[in-house]
Amino acid sequence: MMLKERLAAEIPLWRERVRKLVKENGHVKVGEVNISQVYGGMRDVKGLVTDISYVDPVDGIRFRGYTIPELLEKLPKPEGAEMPYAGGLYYLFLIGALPSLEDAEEVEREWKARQAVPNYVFDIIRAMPPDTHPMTLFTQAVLALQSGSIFSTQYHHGLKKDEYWIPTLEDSLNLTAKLPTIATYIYRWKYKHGYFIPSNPDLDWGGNFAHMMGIPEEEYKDLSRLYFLLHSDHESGNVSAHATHLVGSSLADVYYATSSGLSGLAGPLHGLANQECLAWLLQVYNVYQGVPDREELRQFAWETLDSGRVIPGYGHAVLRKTDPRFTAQLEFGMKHMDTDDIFLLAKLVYEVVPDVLRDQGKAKDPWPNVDAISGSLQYHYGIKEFDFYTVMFGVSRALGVTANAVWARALSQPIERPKSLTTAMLEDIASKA
Ligand code: NMX
Ligand code: MLT
Repeated sequence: MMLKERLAAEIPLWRERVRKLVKENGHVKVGEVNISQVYGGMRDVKGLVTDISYVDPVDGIRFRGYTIPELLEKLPKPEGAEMPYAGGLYYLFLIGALPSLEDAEEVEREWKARQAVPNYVFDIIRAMPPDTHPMTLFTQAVLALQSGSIFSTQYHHGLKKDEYWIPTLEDSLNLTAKLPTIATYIYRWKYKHGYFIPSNPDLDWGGNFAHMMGIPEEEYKDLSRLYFLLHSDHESGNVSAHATHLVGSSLADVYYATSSGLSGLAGPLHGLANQECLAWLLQVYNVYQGVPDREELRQFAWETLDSGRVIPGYGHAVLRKTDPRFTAQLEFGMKHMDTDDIFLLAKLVYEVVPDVLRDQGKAKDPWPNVDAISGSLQYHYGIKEFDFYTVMFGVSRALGVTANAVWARALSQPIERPKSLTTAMLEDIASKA
């Protein structure tokens, strides 16, 4: 397999690079931690490492050093498509260099060969009460695949530590290959009377997802490719990436680790914010029987804040500027749906809400994040079941967390175990400061 060969060439160089850095500079301080940070969700504490992506507070995400506009231009695309292959992005994550068209298509071929989902996974989904949240079904399905973990089997047969990454790569490809089928099965089972649309072998991973969703518009394939690129990775400290890494650090395999990350993604302050965001937009739309004017919108935003709720889709733990993932979706919307009311409302919110949040003075970042607009684009193509949106986020996020899992094994990252203190100890530290 090409990915395995290229990784086998890269990994020794990285091992040496990290070994040398730690041996010669292990004592060098990276930062300090204060009491606010200990109580404040470890914000800005520099305690994790990943080379796959980095979030600059102002410029936003870079994947392997490339900005989103750069990737949209440079990554290979299926013939006639506006947006790139997810397979090329996964290659970039794993190998660290831009793929050729052939490289991207080879990852896509790997996925096709591994996409069959065992029937018992569908049985598990169907056995659940129909009102189960799609994220619960999705997380369960990922966990249910665990019995097929190659890493787990080989580990129990005495796998050597420097080979851990090899079955982790196998597990990662096997898992990610199956996610479009699992996600769309959940969608069709829950919302379309169980009429499941079989995979189309001629389509790429992202395009096939769009096809299996049953959305007829050709451009929805491009929206899916874009969506999967944008949500894939956001450095290592976000809840889904960090939860995946933490669980994986115990040598739990990629299935256990990813399902933990997906459980974290299901929280309303993280991935679930996209469904909350669309719910908020629709609430505005219903109250004003259409797109309100700026003053009405400002008033509505204040009412939300005054009732002690957050404005979903706005603010970020790291970003201090409009999220470039928001901008990429805004541009897609301007091109494909610039007369759609809900999209126009999301755009108006962008023009009004940052000032409201600034006036309130609480949020450190008054700007929109990725979730502020994603739902309105899905809604335009008829995906009105917004409980489902976080599943799409999860399909995408699995690309980032599994690529990180391969590298965590390659670099023998140890079990994660930070130190905790008691309040009395912190009071004592404070009294001596
Ligand atoms: N609306 C109202 N208040 C806000 C918002 C917002 N959108 N964002 C932050 N605040 C408040 C926050 O609740 C906190 O209040 P308090 O002191 O009363 O606890 C205060 O501002 C300071 O919070 P920050 O330090 O700016 O934000 P933090 O890093 O703690 O949290 C988020 C980041 C993203 C959780 C927060 O901005 C938020 O809740 N946003 C809305 C939900 C959302 O969009 N989540 C999606 C994140 C992206 N994703 O893909 O996961
Ligand atoms: C993400 O994509 O994970 C979110 O923007 C949250 C974060 O980075 O903290």
